[in-house]
Amino acid sequence: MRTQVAIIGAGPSGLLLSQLLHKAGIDAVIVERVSGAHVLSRIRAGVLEQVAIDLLDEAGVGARMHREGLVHGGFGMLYAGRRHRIDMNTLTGGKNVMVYGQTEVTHDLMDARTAAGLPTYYEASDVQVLDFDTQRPRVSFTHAGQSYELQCDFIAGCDGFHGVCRASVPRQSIEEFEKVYPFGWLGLLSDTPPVHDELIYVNSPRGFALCSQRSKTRSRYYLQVPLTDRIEDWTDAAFWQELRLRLDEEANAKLITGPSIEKSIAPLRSFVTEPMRFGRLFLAGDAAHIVPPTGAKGLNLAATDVKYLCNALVDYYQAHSEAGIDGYSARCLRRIWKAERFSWWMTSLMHRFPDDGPITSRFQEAELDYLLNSHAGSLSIAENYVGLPLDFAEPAQ
Ligand code: RFL
Ligand code: PHB
Repeated sequence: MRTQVAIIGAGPSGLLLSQLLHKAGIDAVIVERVSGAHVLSRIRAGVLEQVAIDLLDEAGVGARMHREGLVHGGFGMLYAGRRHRIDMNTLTGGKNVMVYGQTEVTHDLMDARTAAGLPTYYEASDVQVLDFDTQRPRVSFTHAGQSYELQCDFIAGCDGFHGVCRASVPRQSIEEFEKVYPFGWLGLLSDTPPVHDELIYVNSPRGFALCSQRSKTRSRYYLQVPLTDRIEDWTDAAFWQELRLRLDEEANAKLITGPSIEKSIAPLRSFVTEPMRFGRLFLAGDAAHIVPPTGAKGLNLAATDVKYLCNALVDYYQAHSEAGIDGYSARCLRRIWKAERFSWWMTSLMHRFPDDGPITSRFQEAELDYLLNSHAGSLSIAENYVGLPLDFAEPAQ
C-alpha cells in the first residue's frame, strides 16, 4: 500500500489535515487506534477561535458549525464575589469565538472524509512508524487480523499525547518541557439550559469553576478538584452543590440542574516538544504539546499546526520547495509558546494552589482588579482569548 502522507490518529488534527490535503490534491491514509464511535465519545473542547473557524471553512466542513454554533463576543470573570465581562468583540475590533463542541467538529470532519471515500483504518493495532529518518518512511499496523505496510513520503504524527509517534523519536533528538498542575478539572455535561448566555470563569475561595455550554439546551460545567478525587465519589448532587458554592447569587438564581450525561476528571498539564519535525515525521496537535484547558487553546493550536503542515506539504509537492518543511517546527513553536504562556498564566490567575497561602489569593484579586478595570489589561486577555493571527510575530521576509 502506498500514499503520499500517512496520518497517525483520527482526532481533530489528523482529520482536519486529511481534509485540507484532500482539497490540495494530496493523498493521505489515516490509521487510528480506536473506533470512530470511541473518538466521538470523548467530550473535550468547546471554544473555537476565528482562525480555527476559517480553517474548518477552508476544509469545506463549516456549514453545520455556522448553523448550530453559538457566536460569543464576550465572557464573564467572577472573583471576590463580583462578576466582570470581557467584551472581546469591542476590545479586539470585532473578533469573536464560536462555541461548537469538539465532538461536532470531529463528526463533521469524519462525515466529509467518508463522503469523499477516503481511506481510514479504525481500530488498527501494533501501529509502528518506521524509517522516518530516510527518504522512504513506512507505517506498519494490524487491522482486522491482517498485517499492513503503508509506504509514504511523509508521516504526520497526529496521535495525541499518548501516541506512538513522539515515543518513536530517539531520546537524544528531542527536548520536552513540562509542568504538571496539582489539581484536575471535574467536568459534567447535562441537558439543561446554560446558566448564562456567555461562559463564566470563576476564581472562588473554594477553587476554580467554569460555566460553559454546547448549545442553548446543553451545559458543560467544570470544577477544580484535588488529583486524589475519584470520579465514583462525585455524585451529580455533590457536583451541583459544590458548583453553587463557587458561583455568585445571580448565577445561582438561574442555575438549572439535572442528571449528568457525562462526568470525568482531567489532569492539567503544560507540555511542549522541541522540535516538531524529525526527518520525514512531523508532530502536530496534542502529540507535540498540551495546554491546561483554562485558555481554551488546545484544539485551536492543533488546527493551526495542521494548517502550517498542510502549507509546507503543498509547497513541497506543488512548488518543489522544502522551505516550508524546514521551517515547520520553528513556525509552529512560535505560536505554541504564546498560547502555552497564556494558558499557564490564566490557570495561575484563576485556580487555588494547595501550597500557596492567603497572600496568593490577594495577589490574584489585585491582578484581576487591575486587568478588568484597565483597558490595556482587558485588551491583553481579549486578544489572547480570541486567538492571535496565524502570522503573528512572524519575522519579516
Ligand atoms: P486527540 O484528540 O488526542 O487525537 C489523537 C488521536 O490519535 C489516536 N491514537 C493513535 N492512533 C493510531 N496509533 C496509535 N498508536 C495512537 N495513539 C493514539 C487517538 O485514539 C486519538 O483518536 O489529539 P488532536 O487530534 O491533536 O486534538 C487535540 C485536542 O483533542 C485537544 O487539544 C483539545 O481537546 C484540548 N481542549 C480544548 N481545546 C480547545 O481548543 N478549546 C477548549 O475549550 C478545550 N477544552 C480540552 C478542553 C481538553 C480537555 N481534556 C479532557 C484534555 C477541555 C478538556 C476537559
Ligand atoms: C468547554 O466548554 O469544554 C471549555 C470551554 C472553555 C474552556 C475549557 C473548556 O476554557
